[in-house]
Amino acid sequence: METGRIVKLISGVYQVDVGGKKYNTKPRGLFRKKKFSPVVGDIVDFDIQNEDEGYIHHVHERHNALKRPPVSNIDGLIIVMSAVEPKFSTQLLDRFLVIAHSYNLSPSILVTKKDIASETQINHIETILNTYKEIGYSVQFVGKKTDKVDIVNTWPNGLIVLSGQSGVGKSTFINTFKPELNLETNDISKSLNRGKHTTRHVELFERENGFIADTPGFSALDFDHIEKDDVKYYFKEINTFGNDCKFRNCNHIKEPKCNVKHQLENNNLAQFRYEHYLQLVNEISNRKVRY
Ligand SMILES: Nc1nc2c(ncn2[C@@H]2O[C@H](COP(=O)(O)OP(=O)(O)O)[C@@H](O)[C@H]2O)c(=O)[nH]1
Ligand SMILES: [Mg+2]
Ligand SMILES: [Zn+2]
Repeated sequence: METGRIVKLISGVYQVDVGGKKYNTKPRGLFRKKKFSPVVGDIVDFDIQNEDEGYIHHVHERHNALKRPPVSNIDGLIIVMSAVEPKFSTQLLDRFLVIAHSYNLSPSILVTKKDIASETQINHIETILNTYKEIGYSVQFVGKKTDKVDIVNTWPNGLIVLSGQSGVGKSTFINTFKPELNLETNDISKSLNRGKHTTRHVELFERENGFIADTPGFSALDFDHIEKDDVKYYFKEINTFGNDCKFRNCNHIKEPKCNVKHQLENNNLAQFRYEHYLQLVNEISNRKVRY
């Protein structure tokens, strides 16, 4: 028996890594009966059939799992945004952050394409990024020439997943510190053109102290699993300020003696963050019940 990590799934075959050696494995029938499928990132026990093939018979308990794309046991989620092309958006960033926190993942922020942003755009983005630093996020703003190895080393050990819209530079980022991978990249004109798309599967690549994954990127963000009363926990500083509200279940909207509103009035909470919070609560309150 061997234990390893699933690094790739291609048409029903799970590639499992054991200290650099790869095995092509299949799950045993018992998973099918239980309607349970292993996913990339899982730590699995498998029986070796021959030199490089085997059967998975046990999946270790997951610490966390992203639904889309399906990846488990993530140690750090890097939310990738570009300064321009596509345009930087705090609204989108806050949505990604909320999703990350809802899955109990600790997100970091990476902004790319500094080299093609104007000075005005750079200043504007840096001001915003300072707000996120003050909240407690690790933030990196990079261009084509920035040393990627240094940046990767500031992230946690283990499995790092890059997530973000198509075209923000996730594959490019991985290529610049692992050129031998030569991942397919697509320019924005192509990526906006549906159909012509890079592969939709997730694959883990080895890096120093762990793995890194290039995900296809979320296109439509869904909040189906998030309850409206839980959104407040997923805005880090709102969650902290909320500890000092008069009512324990304060939603920081119309309640009296709300510390979040108080901090907002004193400019300790960014107006745009609070607005995004309200927008999300509203959106989730109005969502249709699906059967
Ligand atoms: N100028 C510049 N272009 C970049 C940068 N990062 C990515 N790109 C370009 O942006 C486009 C999309 O990149 P890609 O890595 O395919 O994005 P992905 O969809 O997130 O994987 C490609 O044409 C890249 O060359 C950057 O930091 N600076
Ligand atoms: Mg890509
Ligand atoms: Zn409150």
